[in-house]
Amino acid sequence: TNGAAKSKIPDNIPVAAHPLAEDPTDIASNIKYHAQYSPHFSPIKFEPEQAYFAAAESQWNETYLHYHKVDPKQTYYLSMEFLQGRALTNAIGNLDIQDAYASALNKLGHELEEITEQEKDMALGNGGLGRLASCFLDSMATLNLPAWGYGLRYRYGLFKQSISKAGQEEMAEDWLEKFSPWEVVRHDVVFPVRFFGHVEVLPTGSRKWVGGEVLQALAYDVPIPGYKTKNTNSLRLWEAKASAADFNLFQFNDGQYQTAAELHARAQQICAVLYPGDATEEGKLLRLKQQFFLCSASLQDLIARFKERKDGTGAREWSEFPTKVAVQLNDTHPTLAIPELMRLLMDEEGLGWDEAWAVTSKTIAYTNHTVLPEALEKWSLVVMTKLLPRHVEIIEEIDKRFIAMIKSTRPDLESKISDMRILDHNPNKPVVRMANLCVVSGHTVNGVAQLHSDILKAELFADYVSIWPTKFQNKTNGITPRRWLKFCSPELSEIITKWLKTDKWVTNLDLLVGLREFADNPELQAEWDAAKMANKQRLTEYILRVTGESIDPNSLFDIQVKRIHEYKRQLLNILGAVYRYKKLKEMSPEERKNTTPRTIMIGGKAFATYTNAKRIVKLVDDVGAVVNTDPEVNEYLKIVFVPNYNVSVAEVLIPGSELSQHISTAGMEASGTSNMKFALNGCLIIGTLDGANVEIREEVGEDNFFLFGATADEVPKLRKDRENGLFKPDPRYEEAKQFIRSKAFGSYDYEPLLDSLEGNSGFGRGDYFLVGHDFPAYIDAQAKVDEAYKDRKRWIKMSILSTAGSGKFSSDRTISQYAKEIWNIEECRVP
Ligand code: NBG
Repeated sequence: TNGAAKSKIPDNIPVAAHPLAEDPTDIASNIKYHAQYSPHFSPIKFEPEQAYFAAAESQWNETYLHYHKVDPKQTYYLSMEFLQGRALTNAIGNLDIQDAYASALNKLGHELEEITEQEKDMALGNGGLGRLASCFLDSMATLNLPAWGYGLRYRYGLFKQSISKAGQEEMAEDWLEKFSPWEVVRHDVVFPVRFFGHVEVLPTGSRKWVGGEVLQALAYDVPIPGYKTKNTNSLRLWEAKASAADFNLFQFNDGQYQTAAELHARAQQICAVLYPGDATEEGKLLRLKQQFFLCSASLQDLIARFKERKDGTGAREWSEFPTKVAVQLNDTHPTLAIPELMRLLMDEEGLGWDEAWAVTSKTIAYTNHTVLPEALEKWSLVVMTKLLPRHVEIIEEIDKRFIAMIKSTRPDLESKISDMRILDHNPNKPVVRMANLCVVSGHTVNGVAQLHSDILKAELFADYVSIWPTKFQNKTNGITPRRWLKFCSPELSEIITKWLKTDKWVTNLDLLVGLREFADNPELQAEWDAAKMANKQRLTEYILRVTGESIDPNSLFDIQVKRIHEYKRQLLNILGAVYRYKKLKEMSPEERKNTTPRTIMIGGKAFATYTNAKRIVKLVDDVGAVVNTDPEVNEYLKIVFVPNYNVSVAEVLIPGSELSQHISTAGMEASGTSNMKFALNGCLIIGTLDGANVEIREEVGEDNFFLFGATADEVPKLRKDRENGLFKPDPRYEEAKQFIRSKAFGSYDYEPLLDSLEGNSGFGRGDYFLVGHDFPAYIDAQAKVDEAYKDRKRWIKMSILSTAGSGKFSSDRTISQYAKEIWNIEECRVP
């Protein structure tokens, strides 16, 4: 797949197929074999991924057959997003053949690192929610859980970001440009998915959805290998196709090329891009089509599997379904799985309402990932009725029955009905509230960190809690320690293994607490320091390569990487940096020598139409351009915007980080997951009491966490005070803003950004995110960071304790809890 690998293959390696080879020469032969005999490529290229794939395929098939035979209950994780990143390092790492693989490639004249760099990120997601889904898949396979991921095979995933004088620019990223060796098309797995049409009443009185347009969902499977286990699960991605019958040959011959292939073109749009902009009606319809396409295809597939297992007779009791199938909705995007499962059970399988409802509500569970009102999905009833007329009937019936239930059993809640019901019959714009539909229909609702789950119960879903007190749970997020420590920081991993005298921490992350007893040991500290330095060096080279900026690996590496959003407060970070710069300018050269040199790195993508987020990117870049070329402060401060943040960039940044910023307005970040990755890599956190920060601080110890800012329960009052003119800005805050206004960083118009902090435009509420309130506490916390960093020993000890306290944040722990407390599934290990 790449130019670098095109060189001539040495002749002295025999060509032979060795599935599951472990010896370097056998692996090399295997690679040569696939170079010559695998389809898709000319025989002079060699394809290490293909070779791996052939090796892994037998395990993959074995897993499917084993599950088929044992017929355990399985989990289906429905998600509009999966941020898989690259696959090769993870794949050979999970098979535990990195070293053999690297030396096999050496025999063929290549470096493993150079080969892995060629792979494009599979970026079928936006951020935390999509990456969480991918970490979950990794843990499910590692824990030998019978589970599937279901998603869409977008042609263009998340856009590629570049930074120019104008700020962020977006480009389509074609991850399939040269074909992906990590997927297999299943030509025999195809399901029809209907859109539009109408509902017909049959003579029997039952209802049927007919007419409209019918597209085909075709399955592509991506293998999900577990770590040091044979179990290899699947991520099944659907692609939309029109069938040959939909191609009008007559029109085509008549020269009407576009009309002839209209349905084909519409099919292509469905999987063209992740999250098409939804500012227009057209865009909204397309997004709803995507959601339904995922739900319908996945449910038809898992129902077929349910029927086919057990003697293949298809004669199974439907009441058995929830004992074989658990469906998890990753946020509200796949909510249509609820009415679609009801429809399939009633209209296709002939069940009555009560029976279908019992099955559906026992099968489906919902995870909430945000409390931001603008992110809670509400679909226009008009649009939905056009696209999915039968589903709207079903949703209306669920709504009606819910209201009746409240009236008969909970008259005390009658006044709350209009907030709690699923349909909002606002006469101007009737909508379907997807979160309400999930809460009413699912058997379990969970938040993603303790604080977030508490907020859900106390606020967003409070009224439902009194009806179903046991429906609500917490499942604090986690991350896979394989990708996020073992593979991305091999140096640190080896040290951990050496001191713990076992590598079992890779699958039992709680063992990391064992590092605590050595945190003061000078020998460990020296090794730790050296490993961190090697990672910083690697990051320094990376920054030079992608930005042309040379940074000092001896400075404090301070990183904030995540989607750019006002609630995540990158603006607080950059205002702090501006203040730091101004103070450095005012110091004498002697005074500067006493400061702690810092490199501030900020990265992340702004949604293409989110203007204020784009202004923040521009501001960071502009401030960097001035600071980095100012010889007076250069040794003490650099500010770099890291372009095109994605999974593989994170794999370089996180291991090289020393301080990371998780500084959202309290109560607004549901969990955060990069905070866990940083802490695991011995990086200290400066942060607010928000999301999973709260639990990270508990685990690593408050001495090893730089805390500042308002707490979630203080926020509402502070906002009120702000509205009532009771906010008194700190002079340092005023100074920082004034410095930007003085055009010190160029003449771009930052007024709208500053106005969002001060005025009544922007969000119309004046500093809704409380940057001004938290600024002084933030500056003070940063001063503590500077002091702590001066004491190298103390810092390294804190770093070790940070890693030692990160055991809780393994996605293995999270997934075991889902398996036991929500899905009721057990391991099904391939012998
Ligand atoms: C995001 C939250 C994060 C959280 C991830 C994963 C959405 C809707 N939510 O805080 O903002 O870590 O989900 O749970 O993307």
